[in-house]
Amino acid sequence: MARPKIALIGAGQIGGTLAHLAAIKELGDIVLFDISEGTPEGKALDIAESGPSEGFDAKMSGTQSYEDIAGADVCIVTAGVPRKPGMSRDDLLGINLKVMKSVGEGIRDHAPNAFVICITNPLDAMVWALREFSGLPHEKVCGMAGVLDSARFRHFLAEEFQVSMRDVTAFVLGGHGDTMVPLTRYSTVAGIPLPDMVKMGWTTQEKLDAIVQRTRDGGAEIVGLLKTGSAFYAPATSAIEMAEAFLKDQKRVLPCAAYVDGALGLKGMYVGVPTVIGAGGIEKVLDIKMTKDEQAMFDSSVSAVQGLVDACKGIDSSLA
Ligand code: A3D
Repeated sequence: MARPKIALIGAGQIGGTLAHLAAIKELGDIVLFDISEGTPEGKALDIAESGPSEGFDAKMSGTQSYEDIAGADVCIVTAGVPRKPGMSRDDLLGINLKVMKSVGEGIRDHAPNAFVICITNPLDAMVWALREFSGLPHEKVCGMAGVLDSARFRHFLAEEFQVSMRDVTAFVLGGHGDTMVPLTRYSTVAGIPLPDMVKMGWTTQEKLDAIVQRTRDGGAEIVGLLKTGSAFYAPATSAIEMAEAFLKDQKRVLPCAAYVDGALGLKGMYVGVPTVIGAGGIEKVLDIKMTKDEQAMFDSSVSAVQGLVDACKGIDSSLA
Protein backbone atom coordinates (compact mmCIF):
# COMPACT_ATOMS: atom_id res chain seq x y z
CA MET A 1 0.00 0.00 0.00
CA ALA A 2 1.31 3.47 -0.87
CA ARG A 3 2.36 5.67 2.02
CA PRO A 4 -0.08 8.39 3.07
CA LYS A 5 0.69 11.86 1.69
CA ILE A 6 1.02 14.75 4.09
CA ALA A 7 0.98 18.32 2.76
CA LEU A 8 2.32 21.05 5.01
CA ILE A 9 1.10 24.46 3.85
CA GLY A 10 3.59 26.91 5.30
CA ALA A 11 7.20 25.85 5.80
CA GLY A 12 8.20 28.26 8.54
CA GLN A 13 9.05 27.42 12.14
CA ILE A 14 6.04 25.15 12.76
CA GLY A 15 5.98 23.77 9.20
CA GLY A 16 9.61 22.63 9.38
CA THR A 17 9.10 21.05 12.80
CA LEU A 18 5.96 19.27 11.55
CA ALA A 19 7.93 17.83 8.63
CA HIS A 20 10.71 16.59 10.90
CA LEU A 21 8.29 14.96 13.38
CA ALA A 22 6.14 13.39 10.65
CA ALA A 23 9.28 11.93 9.05
CA ILE A 24 10.68 10.55 12.31
CA LYS A 25 7.30 8.96 13.08
CA GLU A 26 7.06 7.63 9.49
CA LEU A 27 3.54 8.99 9.08
CA GLY A 28 3.90 9.26 5.31
CA ASP A 29 5.55 11.12 2.41
CA ILE A 30 5.78 14.84 3.00
CA VAL A 31 5.33 17.85 0.73
CA LEU A 32 6.24 21.24 2.13
CA PHE A 33 4.53 24.18 0.37
CA ASP A 34 5.47 27.83 0.89
CA ILE A 35 5.43 31.05 -1.15
CA SER A 36 8.97 31.76 0.04
CA GLU A 37 11.16 30.33 -2.73
CA GLY A 38 13.82 27.91 -1.52
CA THR A 39 12.51 27.60 2.05
CA PRO A 40 10.37 24.45 1.60
CA GLU A 41 12.93 22.91 -0.77
CA GLY A 42 15.79 23.61 1.64
CA LYS A 43 13.95 22.24 4.69
CA ALA A 44 12.79 19.14 2.77
CA LEU A 45 16.37 18.37 1.67
CA ASP A 46 17.80 19.02 5.13
CA ILE A 47 15.26 16.68 6.78
CA ALA A 48 15.72 14.04 4.06
CA GLU A 49 19.43 14.10 4.84
CA SER A 50 18.66 13.30 8.49
CA GLY A 51 16.92 10.10 7.32
CA PRO A 52 19.96 7.80 7.13
CA SER A 53 20.97 8.58 10.72
CA GLU A 54 17.44 8.51 12.10
CA GLY A 55 16.49 5.53 9.93
CA PHE A 56 13.17 6.65 8.49
CA ASP A 57 11.70 6.06 5.06
CA ALA A 58 9.74 9.07 3.83
CA LYS A 59 9.89 11.04 0.60
CA MET A 60 10.43 14.74 1.29
CA SER A 61 9.86 17.55 -1.19
CA GLY A 62 9.38 21.31 -1.25
CA THR A 63 7.27 23.34 -3.66
CA GLN A 64 5.64 26.65 -4.56
CA SER A 65 2.98 24.89 -6.64
CA TYR A 66 -0.36 23.69 -5.26
CA GLU A 67 -0.39 20.98 -7.93
CA ASP A 68 2.22 19.12 -5.88
CA ILE A 69 -0.16 18.64 -2.94
CA ALA A 70 -2.54 16.67 -5.20
CA GLY A 71 -4.21 13.78 -3.45
CA ALA A 72 -2.89 14.65 0.02
CA ASP A 73 -4.49 12.66 2.85
CA VAL A 74 -3.65 15.29 5.46
CA CYS A 75 -2.99 19.03 5.08
CA ILE A 76 -1.61 20.99 8.03
CA VAL A 77 -1.85 24.74 7.53
CA THR A 78 0.59 27.15 9.19
CA ALA A 79 0.80 29.66 6.34
CA GLY A 80 0.61 33.27 7.44
CA VAL A 81 2.37 35.41 10.01
CA PRO A 82 2.98 34.73 13.71
CA ARG A 83 2.81 37.39 16.42
CA LYS A 84 5.64 39.43 17.85
CA PRO A 85 5.87 40.82 21.41
CA GLY A 86 3.05 43.27 22.11
CA MET A 87 0.73 41.75 19.48
CA SER A 88 -2.39 39.77 20.26
CA ARG A 89 -3.43 36.83 18.09
CA ASP A 90 -6.34 38.95 16.88
CA ASP A 91 -3.94 41.55 15.40
CA LEU A 92 -3.09 38.92 12.74
CA LEU A 93 -6.66 38.66 11.45
CA GLY A 94 -6.56 40.87 8.32
CA ILE A 95 -3.30 39.55 6.87
CA ASN A 96 -3.90 35.88 7.70
CA LEU A 97 -7.46 35.97 6.33
CA LYS A 98 -6.05 36.71 2.85
CA VAL A 99 -3.64 33.82 3.27
CA MET A 100 -6.53 31.48 4.24
CA LYS A 101 -8.30 32.41 0.99
CA SER A 102 -5.41 31.30 -1.23
CA VAL A 103 -4.71 28.21 0.90
CA GLY A 104 -8.40 27.23 1.05
CA GLU A 105 -8.72 27.48 -2.72
CA GLY A 106 -5.49 25.51 -3.23
CA ILE A 107 -6.77 22.69 -1.02
CA ARG A 108 -10.23 22.78 -2.66
CA ASP A 109 -8.68 22.39 -6.12
CA HIS A 110 -5.97 19.84 -5.35
CA ALA A 111 -6.63 17.96 -2.10
CA PRO A 112 -10.40 17.96 -1.55
CA ASN A 113 -10.33 14.61 0.30
CA ALA A 114 -7.75 15.64 2.89
CA PHE A 115 -8.20 15.94 6.63
CA VAL A 116 -7.23 19.57 7.20
CA ILE A 117 -5.72 20.86 10.45
CA CYS A 118 -5.37 24.64 10.70
CA ILE A 119 -2.82 26.19 13.06
CA THR A 120 -2.74 29.75 11.73
CA ASN A 121 -3.94 32.40 14.21
CA PRO A 122 -6.34 33.79 15.28
CA LEU A 123 -7.14 30.09 15.26
CA ASP A 124 -10.90 29.72 15.65
CA ALA A 125 -11.72 32.42 13.09
CA MET A 126 -9.05 31.21 10.64
CA VAL A 127 -10.26 27.60 10.70
CA TRP A 128 -13.80 28.84 10.05
CA ALA A 129 -12.60 30.97 7.10
CA LEU A 130 -10.41 28.14 5.74
CA ARG A 131 -13.44 25.83 5.74
CA GLU A 132 -15.53 28.46 3.95
CA PHE A 133 -12.87 29.09 1.28
CA SER A 134 -12.14 25.38 0.75
CA GLY A 135 -15.74 24.16 0.81
CA LEU A 136 -14.61 20.82 2.34
CA PRO A 137 -17.00 18.92 4.64
CA HIS A 138 -17.00 20.41 8.15
CA GLU A 139 -15.86 17.16 9.76
CA LYS A 140 -12.70 17.19 7.61
CA VAL A 141 -11.57 20.68 8.67
CA CYS A 142 -10.48 21.47 12.22
CA GLY A 143 -8.05 23.60 14.16
CA MET A 144 -5.23 22.74 16.55
CA ALA A 145 -5.26 24.66 19.82
CA GLY A 146 -6.83 22.58 22.60
CA VAL A 147 -4.20 19.84 22.44
CA LEU A 148 -1.50 22.49 22.89
CA ASP A 149 -3.35 24.44 25.58
CA SER A 150 -4.04 21.27 27.55
CA ALA A 151 -0.44 20.07 27.08
CA ARG A 152 0.75 23.36 28.59
CA PHE A 153 -1.72 22.93 31.45
CA ARG A 154 -0.53 19.33 32.01
CA HIS A 155 3.11 20.39 32.01
CA PHE A 156 2.53 23.10 34.64
CA LEU A 157 0.41 20.75 36.77
CA ALA A 158 2.99 17.95 36.62
CA GLU A 159 5.66 20.43 37.79
CA GLU A 160 3.45 21.60 40.64
CA PHE A 161 2.59 18.08 41.84
CA GLN A 162 6.03 16.62 41.05
CA VAL A 163 4.47 13.69 39.22
CA SER A 164 4.83 12.32 35.70
CA MET A 165 2.95 14.36 33.13
CA ARG A 166 1.72 11.05 31.71
CA ASP A 167 -0.54 10.75 34.75
CA VAL A 168 -1.97 14.26 34.43
CA THR A 169 -4.96 14.83 32.17
CA ALA A 170 -6.31 18.27 31.39
CA PHE A 171 -9.41 19.65 29.82
CA VAL A 172 -9.48 22.99 28.02
CA LEU A 173 -12.52 24.41 26.24
CA GLY A 174 -13.39 27.51 24.21
CA GLY A 175 -11.47 29.72 21.80
CA HIS A 176 -7.67 29.78 21.60
CA GLY A 177 -7.03 33.08 23.27
CA ASP A 178 -7.26 34.97 26.50
CA THR A 179 -10.79 33.66 27.02
CA MET A 180 -9.91 29.94 26.83
CA VAL A 181 -11.53 27.88 29.58
CA PRO A 182 -9.29 25.37 31.41
CA LEU A 183 -11.79 23.15 33.30
CA THR A 184 -10.22 22.07 36.60
CA ARG A 185 -13.20 19.86 37.46
CA TYR A 186 -12.46 17.63 34.46
CA SER A 187 -8.66 17.76 34.84
CA THR A 188 -7.09 15.01 36.93
CA VAL A 189 -4.00 13.45 38.42
CA ALA A 190 -4.43 9.70 37.81
CA GLY A 191 -8.20 10.20 37.82
CA ILE A 192 -8.33 12.47 40.91
CA PRO A 193 -10.00 15.77 39.91
CA LEU A 194 -7.95 18.92 40.65
CA PRO A 195 -10.44 20.34 43.20
CA ASP A 196 -9.92 17.10 45.18
CA MET A 197 -6.14 17.57 44.94
CA VAL A 198 -6.66 20.96 46.65
CA LYS A 199 -8.81 19.32 49.36
CA MET A 200 -6.09 16.68 49.84
CA GLY A 201 -3.57 19.48 50.45
CA TRP A 202 -1.40 18.73 47.39
CA THR A 203 -1.73 22.34 46.28
CA THR A 204 -3.69 25.47 47.17
CA GLN A 205 -6.53 27.12 45.28
CA GLU A 206 -4.28 30.19 44.77
CA LYS A 207 -1.55 28.09 43.16
CA LEU A 208 -4.11 26.32 40.97
CA ASP A 209 -5.59 29.66 39.87
CA ALA A 210 -2.08 30.89 38.99
CA ILE A 211 -1.48 27.75 36.87
CA VAL A 212 -4.78 28.29 35.06
CA GLN A 213 -3.75 31.88 34.29
CA ARG A 214 -0.26 30.80 33.16
CA THR A 215 -1.94 28.33 30.79
CA ARG A 216 -4.09 31.11 29.33
CA ASP A 217 -0.94 33.23 28.88
CA GLY A 218 1.18 30.27 27.71
CA GLY A 219 1.60 31.53 24.13
CA ALA A 220 2.46 35.08 25.21
CA GLU A 221 5.05 33.78 27.69
CA ILE A 222 6.96 32.13 24.83
CA VAL A 223 6.54 35.11 22.48
CA GLY A 224 8.01 37.30 25.23
CA LEU A 225 11.03 35.03 25.57
CA LEU A 226 11.69 34.37 21.86
CA LYS A 227 10.97 37.98 20.78
CA THR A 228 11.10 37.12 17.05
CA GLY A 229 8.12 34.79 16.73
CA SER A 230 5.91 32.37 18.62
CA ALA A 231 6.07 28.81 19.94
CA PHE A 232 6.69 26.06 17.43
CA TYR A 233 7.91 22.80 18.97
CA ALA A 234 4.83 22.10 21.12
CA PRO A 235 2.34 23.44 18.51
CA ALA A 236 3.84 21.12 15.88
CA THR A 237 3.83 18.12 18.25
CA SER A 238 0.17 18.76 19.08
CA ALA A 239 -0.88 18.87 15.42
CA ILE A 240 1.06 15.68 14.70
CA GLU A 241 -0.89 13.97 17.52
CA MET A 242 -4.12 14.94 15.72
CA ALA A 243 -2.83 13.89 12.27
CA GLU A 244 -1.74 10.52 13.65
CA ALA A 245 -5.18 10.00 15.25
CA PHE A 246 -6.73 10.47 11.79
CA LEU A 247 -4.20 8.44 9.79
CA LYS A 248 -4.29 5.48 12.22
CA ASP A 249 -8.03 5.73 12.99
CA GLN A 250 -7.15 5.91 16.67
CA LYS A 251 -10.48 7.43 17.86
CA ARG A 252 -8.48 9.70 20.17
CA VAL A 253 -10.49 12.00 22.43
CA LEU A 254 -8.76 15.32 21.82
CA PRO A 255 -9.85 18.91 22.30
CA CYS A 256 -9.73 20.85 19.06
CA ALA A 257 -11.44 23.69 17.21
CA ALA A 258 -14.27 21.79 15.56
CA TYR A 259 -17.52 22.71 13.86
CA VAL A 260 -20.29 22.46 16.44
CA ASP A 261 -23.91 22.47 15.38
CA GLY A 262 -26.28 21.44 18.14
CA ALA A 263 -23.93 20.28 20.91
CA LEU A 264 -23.11 22.60 23.83
CA GLY A 265 -25.99 24.84 22.80
CA LEU A 266 -24.06 26.11 19.75
CA LYS A 267 -25.44 26.68 16.28
CA GLY A 268 -22.96 26.19 13.46
CA MET A 269 -19.64 27.61 14.61
CA TYR A 270 -15.99 26.63 15.15
CA VAL A 271 -14.72 26.64 18.74
CA GLY A 272 -12.57 24.49 21.00
CA VAL A 273 -14.47 21.40 22.19
CA PRO A 274 -13.65 17.80 23.09
CA THR A 275 -13.86 15.59 20.00
CA VAL A 276 -13.20 12.07 18.78
CA ILE A 277 -10.69 11.99 15.90
CA GLY A 278 -10.54 8.91 13.67
CA ALA A 279 -10.50 7.97 9.99
CA GLY A 280 -13.69 9.99 9.43
CA GLY A 281 -12.02 13.18 10.69
CA ILE A 282 -13.91 14.81 13.55
CA GLU A 283 -16.20 11.87 14.21
CA LYS A 284 -17.92 13.21 17.32
CA VAL A 285 -18.21 16.33 19.47
CA LEU A 286 -18.68 15.55 23.17
CA ASP A 287 -21.73 17.39 24.45
CA ILE A 288 -20.51 17.97 28.02
CA LYS A 289 -22.57 19.60 30.74
CA MET A 290 -21.10 22.68 32.38
CA THR A 291 -21.72 24.36 35.72
CA LYS A 292 -23.13 27.92 35.71
CA ASP A 293 -19.68 29.49 36.14
CA GLU A 294 -18.08 27.31 33.48
CA GLN A 295 -20.94 28.07 31.10
CA ALA A 296 -20.48 31.83 31.68
CA MET A 297 -16.72 31.56 30.85
CA PHE A 298 -17.47 29.41 27.81
CA ASP A 299 -20.15 31.85 26.60
CA SER A 300 -17.75 34.77 26.79
CA SER A 301 -15.13 32.77 24.87
CA VAL A 302 -17.73 31.86 22.24
CA SER A 303 -18.73 35.50 21.78
CA ALA A 304 -15.06 36.54 21.41
CA VAL A 305 -14.72 33.96 18.60
CA GLN A 306 -18.00 35.11 17.03
CA GLY A 307 -16.71 38.70 17.06
CA LEU A 308 -13.65 37.64 15.04
CA VAL A 309 -15.77 35.67 12.58
CA ASP A 310 -17.95 38.77 12.09
CA ALA A 311 -14.79 40.83 11.52
CA CYS A 312 -13.75 38.34 8.79
CA LYS A 313 -17.15 38.79 7.12
CA GLY A 314 -16.59 42.57 7.22
CA ILE A 315 -13.19 42.25 5.52
CA ASP A 316 -14.11 39.70 2.81
CA SER A 317 -17.62 40.09 1.42
CA SER A 318 -17.57 36.56 -0.09
CA LEU A 319 -17.77 35.23 3.49
CA ALA A 320 -20.83 37.25 4.52
P1 A3D B 1 6.50 31.42 10.40
O1 A3D B 1 7.77 30.79 10.84
O2 A3D B 1 6.51 32.87 10.04
O3 A3D B 1 5.95 30.58 9.15
C1 A3D B 1 4.86 30.97 8.39
C2 A3D B 1 5.18 30.62 6.95
O4 A3D B 1 4.01 30.92 6.17
C3 A3D B 1 6.34 31.42 6.35
O5 A3D B 1 7.35 30.53 5.89
C4 A3D B 1 5.69 32.19 5.20
O6 A3D B 1 6.53 32.32 4.06
C5 A3D B 1 4.49 31.30 4.89
N1 A3D B 1 3.43 31.98 4.15
C6 A3D B 1 2.99 33.26 4.27
N2 A3D B 1 1.98 33.48 3.40
C7 A3D B 1 1.77 32.31 2.72
C8 A3D B 1 0.88 31.90 1.72
N3 A3D B 1 -0.01 32.74 1.19
N4 A3D B 1 0.93 30.62 1.29
C9 A3D B 1 1.85 29.75 1.78
N5 A3D B 1 2.73 30.09 2.76
C10 A3D B 1 2.70 31.35 3.21
O7 A3D B 1 5.35 31.21 11.50
P2 A3D B 1 5.13 29.95 12.49
O8 A3D B 1 5.36 28.69 11.72
O9 A3D B 1 5.87 30.21 13.75
O10 A3D B 1 3.58 30.14 12.83
C11 A3D B 1 2.59 29.93 11.83
C12 A3D B 1 1.20 30.32 12.33
O11 A3D B 1 0.83 29.50 13.43
C13 A3D B 1 1.08 31.77 12.85
O12 A3D B 1 -0.13 32.34 12.39
C14 A3D B 1 1.06 31.60 14.35
O13 A3D B 1 0.38 32.65 15.00
C15 A3D B 1 0.29 30.30 14.48
N6 A3D B 1 0.44 29.60 15.76
C16 A3D B 1 -0.67 29.02 16.26
C17 A3D B 1 -0.60 28.34 17.44
C18 A3D B 1 -1.85 27.69 17.99
O14 A3D B 1 -1.81 27.09 19.04
C19 A3D B 1 -3.10 27.79 17.27
C20 A3D B 1 0.60 28.23 18.15
C21 A3D B 1 1.72 28.83 17.61
C22 A3D B 1 1.64 29.53 16.40
